Amino acid sequence: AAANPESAANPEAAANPESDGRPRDVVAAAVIDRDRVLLAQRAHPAALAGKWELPGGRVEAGETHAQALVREIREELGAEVEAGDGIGTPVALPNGLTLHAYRARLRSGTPAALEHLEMRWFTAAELRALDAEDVVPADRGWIPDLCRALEET
Ligand code: 523
Repeated sequence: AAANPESAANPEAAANPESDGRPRDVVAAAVIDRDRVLLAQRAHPAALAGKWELPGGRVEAGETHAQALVREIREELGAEVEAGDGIGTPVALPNGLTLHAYRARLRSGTPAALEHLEMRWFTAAELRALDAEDVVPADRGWIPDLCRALEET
């Protein structure tokens, strides 16, 4: 399904294939635990290194967004999550990919920065205090959505 700019992403959406067969969808997890959300600092590429993001990565052929999210969090943070509803609006990336964010809940394991420079739990107040420059550009617009999600829990 194509990204609908008016609504949150659908966790059961099938991958949206590129001409080479590789999905062009990227999923990102808003792992929320009580009043905090997990952000991770990218290690690469250089332009994004040191900036905070919702962890995630590209959907592989044959995966749903929810499956890709669970796999990416297992690979990147060593924890098991359950994917929830979409959050925020999908973002068109400059490279032709589309980035979709989903809520996620921890099921087991303790997240650790296995592929990121650092990970940290942020409250809404801490998210608002972040300098936009320190957030990956595509993720910046989600800060108000994340704050709302944290404050409604
Ligand atoms: N983003 C992004 N924000 C964000 C994620 C998870 C990804 O802007 N929260 C962008 C960065 C890249 C693209 O999405 O342009 C792919 O993300 P990446 O590199 O984390 O995913 P991988 O490792 O699955 O990608 P490949 O190396 O291409 O397989």
